[in-house]
Amino acid sequence: MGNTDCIFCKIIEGKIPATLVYEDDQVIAFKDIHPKAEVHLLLVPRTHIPSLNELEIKHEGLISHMLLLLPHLAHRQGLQAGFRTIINTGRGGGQEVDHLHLHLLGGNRMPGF
Ligand code: D5M
Repeated sequence: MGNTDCIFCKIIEGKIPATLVYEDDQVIAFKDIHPKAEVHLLLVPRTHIPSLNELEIKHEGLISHMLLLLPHLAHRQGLQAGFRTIINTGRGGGQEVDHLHLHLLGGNRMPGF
């Protein structure tokens, strides 16, 4: 059971819709609702971890799984030329949804920093 106030937990539980592009026993990936580039995915752990600040050593397998998945997801989206990965942490870091997520961006309309 996820965090009842968390929008990404609701997506994981199928309570609100999202356009899923990948899922396995540890993570799901879906399209960002406000895409900042031609391709903009969010890669999200099924476990409710609020942010990188709450990441613990027990999550090392999970976080490496997420990083190792990124090139595969990018290639499946046609991003052979490359992609950008962003992790926002805390309000000061621009984080709006308090469930750890990796942004995967690429293609046209790539934002700058
Ligand atoms: O990014 C949070 C991201 O989550 C932001 O780019 C919008 C996206 N978002 C918010 N709600 C949804 C739903 N329901 N579906 C898909 N995408 C969503 P942050 O790094 O926290 O600023």
